[in-house]
Amino acid sequence: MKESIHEERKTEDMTAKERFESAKEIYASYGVDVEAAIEKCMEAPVALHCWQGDDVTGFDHDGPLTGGIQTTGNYPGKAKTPEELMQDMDKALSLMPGKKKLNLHACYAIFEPGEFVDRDRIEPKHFAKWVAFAKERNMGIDFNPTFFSHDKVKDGLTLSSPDEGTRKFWIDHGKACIRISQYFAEETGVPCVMNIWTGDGYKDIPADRMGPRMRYKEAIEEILSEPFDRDKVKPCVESKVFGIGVEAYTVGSAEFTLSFAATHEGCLPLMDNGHYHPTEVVSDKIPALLCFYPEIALHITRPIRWDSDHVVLFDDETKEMAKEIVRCDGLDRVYMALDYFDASINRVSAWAMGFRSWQKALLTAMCTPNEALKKLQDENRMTELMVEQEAVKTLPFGDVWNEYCQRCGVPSDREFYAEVKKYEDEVQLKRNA
Ligand code: RNT
Ligand code: ZN
Repeated sequence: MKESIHEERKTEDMTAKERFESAKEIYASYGVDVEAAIEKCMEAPVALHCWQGDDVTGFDHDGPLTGGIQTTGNYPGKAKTPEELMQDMDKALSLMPGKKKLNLHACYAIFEPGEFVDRDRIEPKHFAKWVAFAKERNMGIDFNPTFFSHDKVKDGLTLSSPDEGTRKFWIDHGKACIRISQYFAEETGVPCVMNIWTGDGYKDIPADRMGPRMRYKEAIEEILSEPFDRDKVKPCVESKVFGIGVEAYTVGSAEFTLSFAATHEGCLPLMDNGHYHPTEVVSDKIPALLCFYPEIALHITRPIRWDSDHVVLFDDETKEMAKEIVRCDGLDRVYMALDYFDASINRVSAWAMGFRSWQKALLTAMCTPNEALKKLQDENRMTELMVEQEAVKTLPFGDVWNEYCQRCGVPSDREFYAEVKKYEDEVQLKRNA
């Protein structure tokens, strides 16, 4: 069987369709149903973060990005208004295969001309335009309170601040976001994942590590005391090991958030793969958490040496994370969201490349003979397992990916850049002119 395929490939100059058919046969010889994989991949929702489009700026403030995160680069053509951001997102969406969900941050509230309310007072109506946008494109919406880039961040602290007024402001913001999340779920008919992340922490050695954590715990509890429907709103807590200027201590450490989620029903842990020590891998943490939590959430990013939030690529750890979700049969239990921001290259390209990379990782995972490989492991046939796992790596995935892109009506990898360049010339570069 395998030999005859080699023969055929030697003699024929194949079209993309023929190459796909040939690839399908090769995969079938490993027990992989490529058609089923393609269908499954098209149905798995991935949340697209609005903040790649404008360097995490948003529309409710003029100040800098704070909270220990940073975008670097000054590529021209950045979207500066809701209309421009939506226009860019539309272009990016047209370059991405698969099922998308919109991921918004509270600082992307859209006010009427002359209107402004602070973050503790935002309402569903300030997101009505986003709801219309999502509905027209058949997307659900995820949400994030914005606990950074704001003058009420006091001494680098929000929900864990020793100052009661500061804490209250941010708790009220969290509660407003719960109400908005419920509205998103009701409007779109899709549950809304609401992620709580703060950059709270200290640059240098604190004298009290527990106090801020107790205040943070109680503050999140207060936020979650706001009534909401558990089937519609999925609150999460995201951990982080350090931030820029917050190197010595973060309040929302891994142990803190994991324990919080474990002890508060309906609250999910969210793992961002840029938020751990560099030799830790989230791929290994996914199956660990799935043993205990009914549902978990992910921020998918690419950390280079630190939480650098580079554009997600089709690299080893990205593939490994996707593989774990798929082979743990976790697609219905893992909320997948992208989280990166690069201002040094075309932002639409960055958006779409990261999304495509995660799609590639998912599709590869679905085109892996996971059951057969597990069996080798359970039978302790480890030599064979190594040989097979290596063989699988060089299967003709590119032919399957091209077919997937074609069926989804998006450009192939080779066609991609021309599309980006055209949009850059015709739309983005004209903005700054
Ligand atoms: C920061 C966290 C957080 C943010 C977004 C913008 O390190 O990853 O998720 O990236 O909320
Ligand atoms: Zn994140």
